[in-house]
Amino acid sequence: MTDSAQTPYTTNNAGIPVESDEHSLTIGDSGPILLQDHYLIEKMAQFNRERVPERVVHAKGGGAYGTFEVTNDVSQFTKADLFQPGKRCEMLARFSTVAGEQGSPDTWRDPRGFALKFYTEHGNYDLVGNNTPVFFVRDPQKFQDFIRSQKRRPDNGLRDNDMQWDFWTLSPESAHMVTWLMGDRGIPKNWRHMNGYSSHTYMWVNAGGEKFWVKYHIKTDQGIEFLTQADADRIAGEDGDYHRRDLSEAIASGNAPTWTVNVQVMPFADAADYRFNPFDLTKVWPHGDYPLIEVGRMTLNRNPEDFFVHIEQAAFEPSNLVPGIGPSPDKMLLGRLFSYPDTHRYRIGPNYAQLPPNRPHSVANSYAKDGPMRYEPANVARPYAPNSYGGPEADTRRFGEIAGWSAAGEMVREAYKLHREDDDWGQAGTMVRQVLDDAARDRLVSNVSGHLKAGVSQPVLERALQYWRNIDKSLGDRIATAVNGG
Ligand code: HDE
Repeated sequence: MTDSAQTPYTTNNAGIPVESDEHSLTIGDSGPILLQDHYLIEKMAQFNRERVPERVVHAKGGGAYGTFEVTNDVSQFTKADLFQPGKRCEMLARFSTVAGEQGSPDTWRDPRGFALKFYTEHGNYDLVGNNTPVFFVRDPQKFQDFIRSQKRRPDNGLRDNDMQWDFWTLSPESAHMVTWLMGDRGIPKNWRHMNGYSSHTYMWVNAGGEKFWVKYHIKTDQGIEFLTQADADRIAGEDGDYHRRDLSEAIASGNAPTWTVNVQVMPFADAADYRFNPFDLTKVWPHGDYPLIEVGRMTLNRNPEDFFVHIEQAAFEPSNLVPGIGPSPDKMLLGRLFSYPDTHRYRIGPNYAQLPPNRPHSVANSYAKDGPMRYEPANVARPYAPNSYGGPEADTRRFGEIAGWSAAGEMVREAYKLHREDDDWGQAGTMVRQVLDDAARDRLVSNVSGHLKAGVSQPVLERALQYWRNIDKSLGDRIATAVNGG
């Protein structure tokens, strides 16, 4: 026993000092353990209940707190409080892989989640993106199927490259994102050296009610750096928490990473006949059409004091949209608006918004009450609206505007109508030919052929080689040569 004057004494969960940290209560030193050993029973029962379900995707990750501050006046485009000149707010970020379970290596090839929660004066604004500006599919109907093709087979519980390429080659809309994934961005050196993107198009509304479409680009100020497949494989064996450790140690040593937050802004009326469908999540808006406009700077400078409390229980949701910001007709985004609160209620309970990382820093006047684990008192004298006891009322004058758009037509199940330059291969091919340099193309050929040679069978393999030829004929031929052994 160390010097008891300095060392805190152990208690049980009720704060009652315990009699021993190491011995169960028995009759004699070898006798039966007594049911009245409340502390032993509490320890074992608590231990059996320590897990909450991991995130069904993005299970492995890490994050930190920090600040966001506005560095440029974008009030002509949005009235959102956090984006007004001079504003600064606290924030939380969580980075993650997608398909790997909680214990999986940080350096597996995968998109990275880039989830941000801004604690604004009008509630929490969540921007839940990835480190890629596009995604694999464009309709939420296919998202669950896509994820299942990336995870484990039901028969043997193994991941399977054949499943992945079977899905991708039967879903050509995946081509742009697969080119990102199989290239250098698929394995960032660490979370500090990668960009984040909204991927989706969102709506901004200014104080005059004027609407704009925007895409966010959150560019690392540390510069983009990646791991080669060989380095990533080695590190996966040496340190599965390589990225989580890097962020934590960088912040602990005062080396706070920063990102510059930018947006592309499209006038509302441009969407209708823009050359690409501006709401199709598999497409980017070329920067020549809509250049980046700086908005502010985010800095991550505070590690969570408890990983489970603040990161495992963090609940990010694209539906947390504050006044001045709204969704867009992007079907994937509209599907996500339901899914995230649903998963939080399942994973961490109906009162998840009262947990430390999820509580707004501004006033919460909702009429919610009761429910398991609720500990904030209801902030209303009578739990119903309207009421004559001074309960909160929706301030339609200040916040009643709907960040929406008009829609009409029959109920259908159809793909988007094509805009004049829409197709599934074009932007992936442009990326291969105009964005990648020779060395990056060489690594792409090596990464893809290595992946195809690891368990992808005919006829999937034949389809995959045609998939890459559709993206870029010469690249596809190089991949075929590498796969078929020259
Ligand atoms: Fe997610 N996604 N997602 N996703 N996603 C989840 O919510 C979902 C999509 C992203 O660090 C889940 O809290 C649907 C695109 C991130 O806590 C779940 C669709 C993008 C994170 C879910 C998508 C993302 C998630 C699982 C298609 C980039 C981790 C756990 C319609 C723009 C957030 C959870 C964190 C997590 C649903 C597609 C990013 C299941 C239905 C596209 C960064 O609700």
